[in-house]
Amino acid sequence: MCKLDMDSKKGGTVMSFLRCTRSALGIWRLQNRIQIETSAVLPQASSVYGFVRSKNTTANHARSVDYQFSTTQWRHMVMGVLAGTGAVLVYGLYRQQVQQAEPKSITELTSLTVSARDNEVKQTYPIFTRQDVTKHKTMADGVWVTYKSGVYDITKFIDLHPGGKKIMLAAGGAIEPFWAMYAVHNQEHIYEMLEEYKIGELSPEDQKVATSDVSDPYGNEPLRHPVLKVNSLKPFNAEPPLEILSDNYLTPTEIFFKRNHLPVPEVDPKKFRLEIMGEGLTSIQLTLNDLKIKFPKHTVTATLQCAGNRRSEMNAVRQVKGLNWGMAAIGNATWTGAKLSDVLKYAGLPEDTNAKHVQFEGLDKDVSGSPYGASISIRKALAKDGDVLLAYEMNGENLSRDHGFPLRVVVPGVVGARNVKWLSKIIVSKEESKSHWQVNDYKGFSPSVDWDTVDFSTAPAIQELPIQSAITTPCNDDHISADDDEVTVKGYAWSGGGQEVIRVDVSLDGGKTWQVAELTGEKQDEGQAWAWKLWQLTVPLPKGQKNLEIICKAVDNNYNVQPDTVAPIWNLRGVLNNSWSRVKVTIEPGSG
Ligand SMILES: Nc1nc2c(c(=O)[nH]1)N[C@H]1C(S)=C(S)[C@@H](COP(=O)(O)O)O[C@H]1N2
Ligand SMILES: [Mo]
Repeated sequence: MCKLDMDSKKGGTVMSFLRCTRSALGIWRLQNRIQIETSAVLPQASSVYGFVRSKNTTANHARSVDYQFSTTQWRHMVMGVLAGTGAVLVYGLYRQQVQQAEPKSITELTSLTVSARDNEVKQTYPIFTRQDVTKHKTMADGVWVTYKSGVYDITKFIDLHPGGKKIMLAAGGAIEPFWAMYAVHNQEHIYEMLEEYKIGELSPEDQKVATSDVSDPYGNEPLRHPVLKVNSLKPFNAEPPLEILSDNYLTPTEIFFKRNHLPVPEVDPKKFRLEIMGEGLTSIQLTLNDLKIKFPKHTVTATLQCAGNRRSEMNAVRQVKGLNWGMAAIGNATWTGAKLSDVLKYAGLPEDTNAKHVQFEGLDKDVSGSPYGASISIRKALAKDGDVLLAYEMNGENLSRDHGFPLRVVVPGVVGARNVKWLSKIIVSKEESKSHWQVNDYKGFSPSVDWDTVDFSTAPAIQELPIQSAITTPCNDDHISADDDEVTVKGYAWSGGGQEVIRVDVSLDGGKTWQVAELTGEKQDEGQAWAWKLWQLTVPLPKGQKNLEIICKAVDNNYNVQPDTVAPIWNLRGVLNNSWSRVKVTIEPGSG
Protein backbone atom coordinates (compact mmCIF):
# COMPACT_ATOMS: atom_id res chain seq x y z
CA MET A 1 0.00 0.00 0.00
CA CYS A 2 2.67 2.39 0.98
CA LYS A 3 4.50 1.50 -2.19
CA LEU A 4 1.52 2.30 -4.36
CA ASP A 5 2.49 5.78 -5.09
CA MET A 6 5.29 4.99 -7.50
CA ASP A 7 5.63 8.42 -9.02
CA SER A 8 4.93 10.74 -6.18
CA LYS A 9 7.54 11.65 -3.67
CA LYS A 10 5.10 13.06 -1.20
CA GLY A 11 3.93 10.64 1.42
CA GLY A 12 2.14 13.23 3.46
CA THR A 13 -1.14 13.17 1.62
CA VAL A 14 -1.42 9.42 1.65
CA MET A 15 -3.14 9.11 4.95
CA SER A 16 -6.21 11.19 4.49
CA PHE A 17 -8.20 8.95 2.20
CA LEU A 18 -8.76 5.87 4.26
CA ARG A 19 -9.94 7.67 7.35
CA CYS A 20 -13.50 6.51 6.99
CA THR A 21 -12.60 2.94 6.13
CA ARG A 22 -14.22 1.50 9.17
CA SER A 23 -17.60 2.90 8.41
CA ALA A 24 -17.39 2.40 4.74
CA LEU A 25 -16.54 -1.24 5.15
CA GLY A 26 -20.00 -1.65 6.49
CA ILE A 27 -21.35 -0.43 3.19
CA TRP A 28 -19.21 -2.83 1.26
CA ARG A 29 -20.42 -5.57 3.52
CA LEU A 30 -23.94 -4.55 2.70
CA GLN A 31 -23.42 -4.70 -1.02
CA ASN A 32 -21.65 -7.96 -0.66
CA ARG A 33 -24.47 -9.37 1.38
CA ILE A 34 -27.06 -8.27 -1.12
CA GLN A 35 -24.95 -9.77 -3.80
CA ILE A 36 -24.87 -13.07 -1.99
CA GLU A 37 -28.58 -13.02 -1.42
CA THR A 38 -29.10 -12.05 -5.04
CA SER A 39 -27.07 -15.07 -6.06
CA ALA A 40 -29.74 -17.35 -4.73
CA VAL A 41 -32.09 -15.92 -7.31
CA LEU A 42 -29.52 -15.82 -10.05
CA PRO A 43 -27.79 -19.20 -10.09
CA GLN A 44 -24.94 -18.17 -12.35
CA ALA A 45 -23.80 -15.74 -9.73
CA SER A 46 -23.54 -18.33 -7.03
CA SER A 47 -19.84 -18.68 -6.70
CA VAL A 48 -17.77 -15.62 -7.04
CA TYR A 49 -14.50 -16.38 -5.42
CA GLY A 50 -10.93 -15.30 -5.13
CA PHE A 51 -9.47 -11.90 -5.51
CA VAL A 52 -12.29 -9.70 -6.64
CA ARG A 53 -10.05 -7.72 -8.89
CA SER A 54 -9.26 -10.80 -10.95
CA LYS A 55 -12.86 -11.91 -11.24
CA ASN A 56 -15.72 -10.50 -13.16
CA THR A 57 -17.99 -9.34 -10.46
CA THR A 58 -18.88 -6.08 -12.08
CA ALA A 59 -22.18 -7.29 -13.42
CA ASN A 60 -22.98 -8.77 -10.09
CA HIS A 61 -22.29 -5.52 -8.30
CA ALA A 62 -24.34 -3.65 -10.83
CA ARG A 63 -27.20 -5.97 -10.20
CA SER A 64 -26.86 -5.82 -6.47
CA VAL A 65 -27.32 -2.10 -6.19
CA ASP A 66 -30.63 -2.33 -8.01
CA TYR A 67 -32.22 -4.17 -5.17
CA GLN A 68 -34.11 -2.61 -2.40
CA PHE A 69 -32.54 -3.05 1.00
CA SER A 70 -34.35 -5.09 3.61
CA THR A 71 -34.44 -4.12 7.23
CA THR A 72 -31.97 -6.83 8.21
CA GLN A 73 -29.59 -5.73 5.56
CA TRP A 74 -29.73 -2.22 6.86
CA ARG A 75 -29.29 -3.43 10.37
CA HIS A 76 -26.14 -5.27 9.32
CA MET A 77 -24.94 -2.25 7.48
CA VAL A 78 -25.63 0.01 10.37
CA MET A 79 -23.67 -2.31 12.62
CA GLY A 80 -20.84 -2.21 10.14
CA VAL A 81 -21.07 1.51 9.88
CA LEU A 82 -20.95 1.90 13.60
CA ALA A 83 -18.09 -0.53 13.97
CA GLY A 84 -15.67 2.29 14.56
CA THR A 85 -15.35 5.83 15.63
CA GLY A 86 -16.01 8.73 13.33
CA ALA A 87 -18.67 6.81 11.55
CA VAL A 88 -21.63 8.76 12.71
CA LEU A 89 -21.48 11.38 10.03
CA VAL A 90 -21.27 8.81 7.30
CA TYR A 91 -24.07 6.91 8.88
CA GLY A 92 -26.19 10.03 8.82
CA LEU A 93 -25.51 10.52 5.15
CA TYR A 94 -26.55 6.99 4.44
CA ARG A 95 -29.58 7.09 6.60
CA GLN A 96 -30.74 10.01 4.54
CA GLN A 97 -30.22 8.01 1.41
CA VAL A 98 -32.12 5.09 2.81
CA GLN A 99 -35.01 7.31 3.61
CA GLN A 100 -34.96 8.57 0.09
CA ALA A 101 -34.56 5.12 -1.38
CA GLU A 102 -37.06 3.29 0.74
CA PRO A 103 -40.31 4.41 -0.85
CA LYS A 104 -39.15 3.20 -4.23
CA SER A 105 -40.32 -0.22 -5.34
CA ILE A 106 -37.98 -2.71 -6.92
CA THR A 107 -39.65 -2.26 -10.30
CA GLU A 108 -39.20 1.44 -10.09
CA LEU A 109 -35.54 1.10 -9.15
CA THR A 110 -34.97 -1.43 -11.90
CA SER A 111 -36.55 0.72 -14.57
CA LEU A 112 -34.50 3.67 -13.42
CA THR A 113 -31.35 1.63 -13.83
CA VAL A 114 -32.44 0.31 -17.19
CA SER A 115 -33.03 3.78 -18.52
CA ALA A 116 -29.64 4.87 -17.22
CA ARG A 117 -28.10 1.94 -19.04
CA ASP A 118 -29.98 2.77 -22.22
CA ASN A 119 -28.34 6.17 -22.17
CA GLU A 120 -24.95 4.62 -21.71
CA VAL A 121 -25.13 2.47 -24.82
CA LYS A 122 -25.92 5.36 -27.12
CA GLN A 123 -22.26 6.17 -27.43
CA THR A 124 -20.01 3.46 -28.84
CA TYR A 125 -16.71 2.71 -27.20
CA PRO A 126 -13.84 0.32 -27.84
CA ILE A 127 -14.07 -3.02 -26.06
CA PHE A 128 -11.46 -4.01 -23.49
CA THR A 129 -10.91 -7.25 -21.61
CA ARG A 130 -10.46 -7.48 -17.88
CA GLN A 131 -6.82 -8.33 -18.59
CA ASP A 132 -6.33 -5.12 -20.56
CA VAL A 133 -7.58 -3.22 -17.55
CA THR A 134 -5.33 -5.13 -15.15
CA LYS A 135 -2.29 -3.94 -17.10
CA HIS A 136 -3.02 -0.33 -16.21
CA LYS A 137 -2.05 0.11 -12.61
CA THR A 138 0.64 2.76 -12.63
CA MET A 139 1.00 6.37 -13.61
CA ALA A 140 3.48 5.23 -16.27
CA ASP A 141 1.11 2.67 -17.85
CA GLY A 142 -1.95 4.77 -17.18
CA VAL A 143 -4.42 4.14 -14.38
CA TRP A 144 -7.58 2.35 -15.47
CA VAL A 145 -10.56 1.24 -13.45
CA THR A 146 -13.89 -0.32 -14.28
CA TYR A 147 -17.28 0.72 -13.03
CA LYS A 148 -20.12 -1.62 -13.96
CA SER A 149 -19.42 -2.36 -17.64
CA GLY A 150 -17.45 0.82 -18.32
CA VAL A 151 -13.68 1.21 -18.55
CA TYR A 152 -12.19 4.50 -17.38
CA ASP A 153 -8.73 5.99 -17.71
CA ILE A 154 -8.38 8.07 -14.56
CA THR A 155 -4.67 8.86 -14.88
CA LYS A 156 -5.29 12.58 -15.16
CA PHE A 157 -7.62 12.50 -12.20
CA ILE A 158 -5.10 10.99 -9.76
CA ASP A 159 -3.57 14.30 -8.75
CA LEU A 160 -7.00 15.91 -8.48
CA HIS A 161 -8.43 13.23 -6.24
CA PRO A 162 -9.42 14.87 -2.96
CA GLY A 163 -8.60 11.68 -1.10
CA GLY A 164 -5.02 11.55 -2.31
CA LYS A 165 -3.17 8.59 -3.66
CA LYS A 166 -5.21 5.90 -2.02
CA ILE A 167 -7.28 5.86 -5.16
CA MET A 168 -4.38 3.79 -6.53
CA LEU A 169 -5.64 0.85 -4.49
CA ALA A 170 -8.33 0.39 -7.12
CA ALA A 171 -5.97 0.73 -10.10
CA GLY A 172 -6.42 -2.00 -12.69
CA GLY A 173 -9.65 -3.30 -11.19
CA ALA A 174 -13.22 -2.56 -10.33
CA ILE A 175 -13.93 0.64 -8.43
CA GLU A 176 -17.16 -0.51 -6.78
CA PRO A 177 -15.72 -2.20 -3.68
CA PHE A 178 -13.62 0.88 -2.96
CA TRP A 179 -16.42 3.29 -3.44
CA ALA A 180 -18.46 1.14 -1.19
CA MET A 181 -15.71 1.49 1.40
CA TYR A 182 -15.56 5.23 1.13
CA ALA A 183 -19.11 6.33 1.51
CA VAL A 184 -18.55 9.84 0.19
CA HIS A 185 -18.43 8.47 -3.34
CA ASN A 186 -22.02 7.38 -3.45
CA GLN A 187 -23.24 10.62 -5.00
CA GLU A 188 -24.61 11.45 -8.39
CA HIS A 189 -21.98 14.04 -9.32
CA ILE A 190 -19.21 11.55 -8.70
CA TYR A 191 -20.71 9.09 -11.15
CA GLU A 192 -21.06 11.93 -13.64
CA MET A 193 -17.47 12.95 -13.09
CA LEU A 194 -16.32 9.43 -13.78
CA GLU A 195 -18.14 9.44 -17.11
CA GLU A 196 -15.74 12.12 -18.34
CA TYR A 197 -12.94 9.62 -18.13
CA LYS A 198 -14.68 6.80 -19.95
CA ILE A 199 -12.56 5.17 -22.65
CA GLY A 200 -14.28 1.88 -23.31
CA GLU A 201 -16.56 -0.99 -22.42
CA LEU A 202 -15.67 -4.30 -20.86
CA SER A 203 -15.95 -7.24 -23.23
CA PRO A 204 -19.23 -9.13 -22.83
CA GLU A 205 -17.42 -12.24 -21.51
CA ASP A 206 -15.78 -10.17 -18.83
CA GLN A 207 -19.08 -8.72 -17.81
CA LYS A 208 -20.36 -12.19 -17.13
CA VAL A 209 -20.15 -13.48 -13.62
CA ALA A 210 -17.68 -16.23 -12.84
CA THR A 211 -19.34 -19.56 -12.37
CA SER A 212 -18.09 -22.14 -9.92
CA ASP A 213 -15.64 -24.72 -11.07
CA VAL A 214 -16.60 -27.95 -9.35
CA SER A 215 -13.36 -29.71 -10.23
CA ASP A 216 -11.35 -27.11 -8.33
CA PRO A 217 -11.28 -27.69 -4.58
CA TYR A 218 -10.99 -23.92 -4.35
CA GLY A 219 -13.98 -23.41 -6.63
CA ASN A 220 -16.27 -22.43 -3.80
CA GLU A 221 -14.34 -19.82 -1.89
CA PRO A 222 -16.08 -16.79 -0.38
CA LEU A 223 -15.84 -13.33 -1.87
CA ARG A 224 -13.04 -11.27 -0.35
CA HIS A 225 -12.40 -7.59 -0.10
CA PRO A 226 -10.01 -6.44 -2.83
CA VAL A 227 -8.05 -4.20 -0.50
CA LEU A 228 -6.50 -7.29 1.09
CA LYS A 229 -2.94 -8.08 0.15
CA VAL A 230 -2.95 -11.68 -0.96
CA ASN A 231 -0.06 -13.87 0.15
CA SER A 232 -1.51 -16.99 -1.38
CA LEU A 233 -4.72 -17.40 -3.32
CA LYS A 234 -5.22 -21.16 -2.92
CA PRO A 235 -5.36 -21.65 0.01
CA PHE A 236 -6.40 -18.09 0.66
CA ASN A 237 -4.07 -16.09 2.87
CA ALA A 238 -4.22 -12.34 3.03
CA GLU A 239 -3.66 -9.33 5.26
CA PRO A 240 -4.88 -5.74 5.13
CA PRO A 241 -2.71 -2.76 4.19
CA LEU A 242 -0.93 -1.65 7.34
CA GLU A 243 -2.24 1.87 7.67
CA ILE A 244 -5.87 0.81 7.57
CA LEU A 245 -5.18 -1.84 10.21
CA SER A 246 -4.52 0.77 12.87
CA ASP A 247 -7.58 2.84 11.91
CA ASN A 248 -9.78 0.52 13.94
CA TYR A 249 -9.58 -0.76 17.46
CA LEU A 250 -11.93 -3.54 16.34
CA THR A 251 -10.63 -4.78 13.02
CA PRO A 252 -13.52 -4.89 10.54
CA THR A 253 -14.15 -8.51 9.60
CA GLU A 254 -13.63 -7.90 5.87
CA ILE A 255 -10.07 -6.72 6.34
CA PHE A 256 -9.19 -9.04 9.25
CA PHE A 257 -6.29 -11.23 8.08
CA LYS A 258 -7.31 -14.59 6.71
CA ARG A 259 -5.14 -17.60 7.25
CA ASN A 260 -6.39 -20.80 5.62
CA HIS A 261 -4.40 -23.98 5.11
CA LEU A 262 -7.07 -25.64 2.97
CA PRO A 263 -10.18 -24.81 0.95
CA VAL A 264 -12.89 -23.07 2.95
CA PRO A 265 -15.62 -25.61 3.73
CA GLU A 266 -19.22 -24.66 3.09
CA VAL A 267 -21.27 -25.69 6.10
CA ASP A 268 -25.04 -26.00 6.31
CA PRO A 269 -25.79 -24.60 9.76
CA LYS A 270 -28.91 -26.74 10.05
CA LYS A 271 -26.98 -29.96 9.51
CA PHE A 272 -24.02 -28.83 11.59
CA ARG A 273 -23.15 -30.97 14.64
CA LEU A 274 -20.37 -30.46 17.15
CA GLU A 275 -19.08 -33.78 18.55
CA ILE A 276 -17.58 -33.83 22.02
CA MET A 277 -15.79 -36.94 23.20
CA GLY A 278 -12.74 -38.38 24.95
CA GLU A 279 -11.26 -39.07 28.36
CA GLY A 280 -14.01 -39.72 30.91
CA LEU A 281 -16.82 -38.51 28.62
CA THR A 282 -19.72 -40.16 26.90
CA SER A 283 -19.74 -38.72 23.40
CA ILE A 284 -22.38 -36.11 22.72
CA GLN A 285 -23.43 -34.04 19.75
CA LEU A 286 -24.64 -30.47 19.90
CA THR A 287 -26.42 -28.45 17.25
CA LEU A 288 -25.59 -24.82 16.62
CA ASN A 289 -28.84 -23.91 18.30
CA ASP A 290 -27.93 -26.03 21.36
CA LEU A 291 -24.76 -24.00 21.69
CA LYS A 292 -26.71 -20.78 21.43
CA ILE A 293 -29.49 -21.59 23.89
CA LYS A 294 -28.12 -24.15 26.35
CA PHE A 295 -25.13 -22.07 27.45
CA PRO A 296 -24.65 -18.51 28.66
CA LYS A 297 -23.55 -16.23 25.85
CA HIS A 298 -20.17 -14.60 26.41
CA THR A 299 -18.46 -11.86 24.46
CA VAL A 300 -14.73 -11.35 24.64
CA THR A 301 -12.57 -8.80 22.84
CA ALA A 302 -9.45 -10.65 21.80
CA THR A 303 -6.55 -10.19 19.43
CA LEU A 304 -5.65 -13.02 17.12
CA GLN A 305 -2.13 -13.18 15.78
CA CYS A 306 -0.60 -15.68 13.39
CA ALA A 307 2.72 -17.15 14.51
CA GLY A 308 4.08 -16.02 11.15
CA ASN A 309 3.17 -12.35 11.61
CA ARG A 310 6.17 -10.22 10.52
CA ARG A 311 7.82 -13.22 8.87
CA SER A 312 8.96 -11.06 5.94
CA GLU A 313 11.35 -9.23 8.27
CA MET A 314 12.83 -12.58 9.26
CA ASN A 315 13.09 -13.50 5.60
CA ALA A 316 15.10 -10.36 5.02
CA VAL A 317 17.74 -11.68 7.45
CA ARG A 318 17.86 -15.20 6.03
CA GLN A 319 15.36 -17.21 3.98
CA VAL A 320 12.71 -19.01 6.01
CA LYS A 321 9.94 -21.36 4.96
CA GLY A 322 6.43 -20.00 5.00
CA LEU A 323 4.07 -17.35 3.71
CA ASN A 324 5.71 -13.98 3.52
CA TRP A 325 3.48 -12.18 6.04
CA GLY A 326 3.97 -8.50 6.66
CA MET A 327 2.98 -6.88 9.94
CA ALA A 328 -0.77 -7.25 9.56
CA ALA A 329 -1.31 -10.97 10.22
CA ILE A 330 -2.96 -9.78 13.41
CA GLY A 331 -6.38 -8.36 14.20
CA ASN A 332 -8.63 -7.52 17.11
CA ALA A 333 -12.31 -8.46 17.24
CA THR A 334 -15.16 -9.23 19.56
CA TRP A 335 -16.00 -12.90 19.72
CA THR A 336 -19.28 -14.24 21.04
CA GLY A 337 -20.20 -17.77 21.95
CA ALA A 338 -20.40 -20.42 24.64
CA LYS A 339 -17.54 -20.96 27.05
CA LEU A 340 -15.63 -24.13 26.27
CA SER A 341 -15.49 -24.88 30.01
CA ASP A 342 -19.32 -24.72 30.25
CA VAL A 343 -19.70 -27.05 27.29
CA LEU A 344 -17.16 -29.53 28.66
CA LYS A 345 -18.90 -29.51 32.02
CA TYR A 346 -22.22 -30.13 30.26
CA ALA A 347 -20.62 -33.06 28.44
CA GLY A 348 -19.78 -34.54 31.85
CA LEU A 349 -16.11 -33.74 32.22
CA PRO A 350 -15.23 -34.41 35.89
CA GLU A 351 -13.46 -31.60 37.76
CA ASP A 352 -10.62 -33.91 38.71
CA THR A 353 -10.10 -35.11 35.15
CA ASN A 354 -6.69 -36.57 34.43
CA ALA A 355 -6.86 -35.37 30.85
CA LYS A 356 -4.15 -32.88 29.92
CA HIS A 357 -5.23 -31.52 26.56
CA VAL A 358 -8.27 -30.48 24.59
CA GLN A 359 -7.99 -31.28 20.89
CA PHE A 360 -9.95 -29.59 18.14
CA GLU A 361 -10.73 -30.64 14.59
CA GLY A 362 -11.97 -28.48 11.73
CA LEU A 363 -14.16 -29.41 8.79
CA ASP A 364 -11.46 -28.43 6.31
CA LYS A 365 -9.67 -31.55 5.12
CA ASP A 366 -6.56 -32.17 3.07
CA VAL A 367 -6.44 -34.61 0.12
CA SER A 368 -5.87 -37.57 2.43
CA GLY A 369 -9.00 -36.62 4.37
CA SER A 370 -7.26 -35.44 7.52
CA PRO A 371 -8.72 -32.31 9.00
CA TYR A 372 -6.93 -29.21 10.25
CA GLY A 373 -6.41 -29.75 13.96
CA ALA A 374 -4.72 -28.40 17.05
CA SER A 375 -4.90 -28.63 20.83
CA ILE A 376 -4.55 -26.50 23.93
CA SER A 377 -3.84 -27.45 27.53
CA ILE A 378 -6.74 -28.51 29.73
CA ARG A 379 -5.58 -25.87 32.18
CA LYS A 380 -6.27 -23.10 29.67
CA ALA A 381 -9.49 -24.78 28.53
CA LEU A 382 -10.95 -24.95 32.04
CA ALA A 383 -9.43 -21.84 33.62
CA LYS A 384 -12.13 -19.61 35.06
CA ASP A 385 -10.40 -16.57 33.60
CA GLY A 386 -9.25 -18.38 30.45
CA ASP A 387 -12.22 -17.17 28.37
CA VAL A 388 -11.87 -19.91 25.76
CA LEU A 389 -14.94 -19.63 23.55
CA LEU A 390 -16.77 -21.77 21.08
CA ALA A 391 -17.58 -18.67 19.08
CA TYR A 392 -20.40 -18.31 16.59
CA GLU A 393 -20.12 -14.53 16.22
CA MET A 394 -17.34 -12.16 15.31
CA ASN A 395 -17.78 -8.39 15.65
CA GLY A 396 -21.45 -8.87 16.45
CA GLU A 397 -22.37 -10.92 13.40
CA ASN A 398 -22.40 -14.59 12.54
CA LEU A 399 -18.89 -15.72 11.73
CA SER A 400 -18.04 -15.25 8.08
CA ARG A 401 -16.98 -18.28 6.10
CA ASP A 402 -13.33 -17.26 6.06
CA HIS A 403 -13.28 -16.94 9.82
CA GLY A 404 -14.86 -20.33 10.54
CA PHE A 405 -18.61 -20.24 9.98
CA PRO A 406 -20.53 -21.54 11.80
CA LEU A 407 -18.25 -22.25 14.78
CA ARG A 408 -14.66 -21.71 15.78
CA VAL A 409 -12.56 -21.92 18.90
CA VAL A 410 -11.23 -18.65 20.23
CA VAL A 411 -8.35 -19.12 22.63
CA PRO A 412 -7.53 -15.63 23.88
CA GLY A 413 -3.84 -14.93 24.38
CA VAL A 414 -2.84 -17.99 22.37
CA VAL A 415 -1.33 -18.21 18.87
CA GLY A 416 -3.77 -18.12 15.93
CA ALA A 417 -3.06 -21.71 14.93
CA ARG A 418 -4.91 -23.11 17.97
CA ASN A 419 -8.03 -21.07 17.25
CA VAL A 420 -9.52 -23.83 15.10
CA LYS A 421 -12.11 -22.70 12.56
CA TRP A 422 -15.08 -24.69 11.21
CA LEU A 423 -14.89 -26.60 14.45
CA SER A 424 -16.55 -30.03 14.29
CA LYS A 425 -14.93 -32.13 16.96
CA ILE A 426 -13.58 -31.63 20.49
CA ILE A 427 -11.58 -34.47 22.02
CA VAL A 428 -10.51 -34.34 25.65
CA SER A 429 -7.31 -36.35 25.96
CA LYS A 430 -4.13 -37.19 27.83
CA GLU A 431 -2.36 -36.49 24.55
CA GLU A 432 -1.76 -33.44 22.46
CA SER A 433 -3.34 -33.28 19.01
CA LYS A 434 -1.46 -35.48 16.52
CA SER A 435 -2.15 -32.95 13.80
CA HIS A 436 0.76 -31.91 11.62
CA TRP A 437 0.21 -28.31 12.70
CA GLN A 438 0.53 -29.20 16.37
CA VAL A 439 3.41 -31.65 16.11
CA ASN A 440 5.53 -30.68 13.12
CA ASP A 441 4.88 -27.01 12.70
CA TYR A 442 4.36 -23.83 14.76
CA LYS A 443 7.33 -24.40 17.02
CA GLY A 444 10.33 -22.21 17.71
CA PHE A 445 14.01 -23.21 17.33
CA SER A 446 17.47 -21.79 17.78
CA PRO A 447 18.84 -19.75 14.86
CA SER A 448 21.44 -22.47 14.32
CA VAL A 449 18.86 -25.18 13.60
CA ASP A 450 18.28 -25.79 9.89
CA TRP A 451 16.07 -28.13 7.88
CA ASP A 452 18.74 -30.89 8.01
CA THR A 453 19.04 -30.81 11.76
CA VAL A 454 15.59 -29.86 12.97
CA ASP A 455 13.80 -32.30 15.30
CA PHE A 456 10.30 -31.05 15.89
CA SER A 457 9.80 -33.40 18.85
CA THR A 458 12.32 -31.39 20.88
CA ALA A 459 10.30 -28.18 21.05
CA PRO A 460 6.92 -27.49 22.59
CA ALA A 461 4.04 -26.30 20.42
CA ILE A 462 3.65 -22.53 20.49
CA GLN A 463 0.74 -21.48 22.72
CA GLU A 464 0.86 -18.08 24.45
CA LEU A 465 2.66 -15.54 22.30
CA PRO A 466 5.39 -13.13 23.42
CA ILE A 467 5.08 -9.35 23.69
CA GLN A 468 4.64 -7.71 20.30
CA SER A 469 4.32 -4.26 18.78
CA ALA A 470 4.66 -2.78 15.32
CA ILE A 471 4.57 0.53 13.50
CA THR A 472 1.70 0.83 11.08
CA THR A 473 2.28 4.45 9.99
CA PRO A 474 4.41 5.79 8.50
CA CYS A 475 5.41 2.90 6.28
CA ASN A 476 8.91 1.86 5.44
CA ASP A 477 10.36 4.01 2.62
CA ASP A 478 7.71 6.69 3.00
CA HIS A 479 8.68 10.24 2.11
CA ILE A 480 7.82 13.10 4.41
CA SER A 481 8.12 16.71 3.39
CA ALA A 482 10.44 18.86 5.48
CA ASP A 483 7.59 21.42 5.38
CA ASP A 484 5.57 19.18 7.68
CA ASP A 485 5.93 20.41 11.22
CA GLU A 486 5.10 17.13 12.84
CA VAL A 487 5.07 13.45 12.23
CA THR A 488 2.53 11.07 13.72
CA VAL A 489 3.65 7.54 14.37
CA LYS A 490 0.99 4.87 14.93
CA GLY A 491 0.87 1.18 15.63
CA TYR A 492 -0.42 -1.70 17.67
CA ALA A 493 0.92 -3.50 20.75
CA TRP A 494 -0.16 -6.76 22.32
CA SER A 495 1.11 -9.50 24.58
CA GLY A 496 0.05 -13.14 24.81
CA GLY A 497 -1.36 -14.96 27.82
CA GLY A 498 -3.57 -12.07 28.92
CA GLN A 499 -0.64 -9.88 29.89
CA GLU A 500 -1.35 -6.21 29.48
CA VAL A 501 0.74 -3.81 27.42
CA ILE A 502 1.67 -1.06 29.83
CA ARG A 503 3.91 1.10 27.65
CA VAL A 504 5.15 1.64 24.14
CA ASP A 505 8.42 3.48 23.58
CA VAL A 506 9.07 5.20 20.27
CA SER A 507 12.37 6.42 18.89
CA LEU A 508 12.93 8.60 15.84
CA ASP A 509 16.69 8.31 15.88
CA GLY A 510 17.31 4.60 15.60
CA GLY A 511 17.02 3.97 19.33
CA LYS A 512 19.19 6.70 20.83
CA THR A 513 16.33 8.56 22.45
CA TRP A 514 12.83 7.44 23.29
CA GLN A 515 9.40 8.91 23.88
CA VAL A 516 6.38 7.24 25.37
CA ALA A 517 3.39 6.82 23.04
CA GLU A 518 -0.24 7.33 23.99
CA LEU A 519 -2.13 4.04 24.32
CA THR A 520 -5.78 3.46 23.53
CA GLY A 521 -7.86 0.38 24.14
CA GLU A 522 -10.57 -1.25 26.18
CA LYS A 523 -9.92 -1.75 29.88
CA GLN A 524 -9.62 -5.47 30.57
CA ASP A 525 -9.23 -7.36 33.82
CA GLU A 526 -5.86 -8.38 35.19
CA GLY A 527 -4.59 -11.49 33.48
CA GLN A 528 -7.31 -11.14 30.87
CA ALA A 529 -5.86 -8.40 28.70
CA TRP A 530 -6.68 -10.32 25.53
CA ALA A 531 -7.06 -7.27 23.29
CA TRP A 532 -4.39 -5.17 21.71
CA LYS A 533 -3.72 -1.52 22.40
CA LEU A 534 -3.40 0.94 19.60
CA TRP A 535 -0.85 3.67 20.19
CA GLN A 536 0.25 6.89 18.64
CA LEU A 537 2.76 9.63 19.10
CA THR A 538 2.88 13.01 17.39
CA VAL A 539 6.25 14.73 17.56
CA PRO A 540 7.88 17.69 15.86
CA LEU A 541 9.71 16.61 12.73
CA PRO A 542 13.44 16.69 13.59
CA LYS A 543 14.99 19.54 11.61
CA GLY A 544 17.94 19.25 9.27
CA GLN A 545 17.76 15.49 8.83
CA LYS A 546 17.41 13.52 5.63
CA ASN A 547 16.45 10.18 7.12
CA LEU A 548 14.68 8.89 10.18
CA GLU A 549 14.79 5.43 11.64
CA ILE A 550 11.58 5.11 13.61
CA ILE A 551 11.40 2.30 16.15
CA CYS A 552 8.77 1.05 18.54
CA LYS A 553 8.98 -1.43 21.39
CA ALA A 554 6.38 -2.45 23.91
CA VAL A 555 6.48 -3.55 27.55
CA ASP A 556 3.86 -5.72 29.25
CA ASN A 557 2.81 -5.84 32.90
CA ASN A 558 5.39 -8.52 33.64
CA TYR A 559 8.02 -6.21 32.14
CA ASN A 560 8.60 -8.51 29.21
CA VAL A 561 10.25 -6.60 26.38
CA GLN A 562 10.91 -7.17 22.70
CA PRO A 563 14.35 -8.15 21.37
CA ASP A 564 16.03 -5.33 19.45
CA THR A 565 16.95 -7.25 16.31
CA VAL A 566 15.71 -10.20 14.28
CA ALA A 567 18.89 -12.24 13.80
CA PRO A 568 19.12 -13.70 17.34
CA ILE A 569 15.51 -14.91 17.20
CA TRP A 570 15.64 -16.07 13.58
CA ASN A 571 14.22 -19.57 13.16
CA LEU A 572 13.79 -21.75 10.11
CA ARG A 573 10.01 -21.54 10.09
CA GLY A 574 9.97 -17.78 10.52
CA VAL A 575 7.66 -17.76 13.50
CA LEU A 576 7.56 -15.56 16.61
CA ASN A 577 9.15 -12.46 15.15
CA ASN A 578 8.62 -9.86 17.84
CA SER A 579 11.76 -7.80 17.36
CA TRP A 580 11.62 -4.00 17.57
CA SER A 581 9.62 -2.70 14.67
CA ARG A 582 11.74 -0.40 12.50
CA VAL A 583 10.67 1.93 9.75
CA LYS A 584 12.94 4.10 7.61
CA VAL A 585 11.55 7.30 6.16
CA THR A 586 13.10 9.95 3.95
CA ILE A 587 12.60 13.64 4.55
CA GLU A 588 12.22 15.53 1.30
CA PRO A 589 13.55 19.08 1.18
CA GLY A 590 10.67 21.47 1.67
CA SER A 591 9.90 24.69 -0.12
CA GLY A 592 10.25 26.88 2.94
N1 LIG B 1 -9.82 -25.28 10.59
C1 LIG B 1 -8.82 -24.40 10.51
N2 LIG B 1 -8.59 -23.60 11.56
C2 LIG B 1 -7.59 -22.70 11.52
C3 LIG B 1 -6.73 -22.61 10.40
C4 LIG B 1 -7.00 -23.46 9.30
O1 LIG B 1 -6.32 -23.41 8.26
N3 LIG B 1 -8.05 -24.35 9.40
N4 LIG B 1 -5.66 -21.70 10.43
C5 LIG B 1 -5.19 -21.33 11.74
C6 LIG B 1 -4.21 -20.27 11.76
S1 LIG B 1 -2.60 -20.71 11.48
C7 LIG B 1 -4.52 -19.00 12.13
S2 LIG B 1 -3.34 -17.80 12.27
C8 LIG B 1 -5.91 -18.61 12.40
C9 LIG B 1 -6.32 -17.48 11.49
O2 LIG B 1 -7.64 -17.12 11.74
P1 LIG B 1 -8.40 -16.11 10.78
O3 LIG B 1 -8.28 -16.64 9.38
O4 LIG B 1 -9.78 -16.06 11.30
O5 LIG B 1 -7.70 -14.79 10.92
O6 LIG B 1 -6.82 -19.69 12.21
C10 LIG B 1 -6.34 -20.94 12.65
N5 LIG B 1 -7.40 -21.89 12.59
MO1 LIG C 1 -1.25 -18.90 11.79
